[in-house]
Amino acid sequence: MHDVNLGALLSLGWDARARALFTELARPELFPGRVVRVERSACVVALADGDHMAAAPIPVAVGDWAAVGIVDGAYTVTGVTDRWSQLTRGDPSGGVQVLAANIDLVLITAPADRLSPARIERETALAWDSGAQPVVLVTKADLAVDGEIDRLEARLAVVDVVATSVVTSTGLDRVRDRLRPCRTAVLIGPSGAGKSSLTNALVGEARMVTGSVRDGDHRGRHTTTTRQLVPVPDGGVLIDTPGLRSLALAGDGTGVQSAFSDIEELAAGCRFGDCRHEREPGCAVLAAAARGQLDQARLASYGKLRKEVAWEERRHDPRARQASLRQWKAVTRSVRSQPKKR
Ligand SMILES: Nc1nc2c(ncn2[C@@H]2O[C@H](COP(=O)(O)OP(=O)(O)O)[C@@H](O)[C@H]2O)c(=O)[nH]1
Ligand SMILES: [Mg+2]
Ligand SMILES: [Zn+2]
Repeated sequence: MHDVNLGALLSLGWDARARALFTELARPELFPGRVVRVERSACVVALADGDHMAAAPIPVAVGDWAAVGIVDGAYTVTGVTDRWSQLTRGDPSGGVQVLAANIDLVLITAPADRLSPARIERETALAWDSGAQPVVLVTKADLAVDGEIDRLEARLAVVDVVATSVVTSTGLDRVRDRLRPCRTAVLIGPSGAGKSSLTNALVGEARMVTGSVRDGDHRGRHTTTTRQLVPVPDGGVLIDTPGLRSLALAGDGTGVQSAFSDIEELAAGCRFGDCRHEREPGCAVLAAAARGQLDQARLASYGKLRKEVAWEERRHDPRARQASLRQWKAVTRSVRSQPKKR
């Protein structure tokens, strides 16, 4: 492996961390590569000498560092390294789908002309669950109404917001800065948010198809061409995703806690340790909302996402269901009996 000329891999994020992980899979006849697109039971993998179609008998995700060998004359992924992060969403059958692997940043795109703070809050929770750091990019800032981005920033409270526009080039350098020296970022957000346009602007060529073509037609194909993962010339790697309609939380609730750390902090002052901030006496969160120090809609998002996580957990774990029943009974008792000792 030491003789391998790493060529194209260096611009795709190959670094000491990837090398250390790959070493655990390495055998002389295996090449390191990065998965740049996934198909049904195959993928496109970038090797040192360029892109190749490879069979994928094991589950792979875009961004995976893979060990690729030649089996029966065909490139084949024989293993993938442990992932240092992975962006997942729940799928309707109760499983999880890995949208991107080994990412450092989740860039949450939100078009200025149709901002949906609740969607951004959900995506921020999903992003924290991945192990990567979320940054909100308000795209199409050239279309923003005065004061709207500031209002969004105030509501989101605990996540960085960067305004961008490919029309005026606003904010592009701030995004470039965050990608250097070779960080991997995945772009998420609704269809039409400007993800592909942003990728093209940062990459400096039309690598992604943009515009009115829908992200998926009835055959389930995506307009994003060939690769989903592309190097940025100034350093960094971008993973484009199709606009996903459903983004069910698949984590254990820690993502919601991180996305709403402002509320979690307030909650330390609630009288009851297991306060749900709905109508409990001595609730510091409700008090802050009543004083106007916490956005009511933000509090509603938090409650909704917490319930969703709790519901998913019960659905997948009968013991959790029993425990939650016991806990609910205990809460009812404690609310009736005495306040928490402080
Ligand atoms: N005014 C304006 N329009 C943009 C900007 N970025 C993208 N668009 C337009 O928004 C539409 C959707 O962009 P696209 O990149 O395909 O979105 P995607 O579905 O998120 O990949 C296209 O018609 C773009 O021309 C921007 O910064 N300003
Ligand atoms: Mg697109
Ligand atoms: Zn409370």
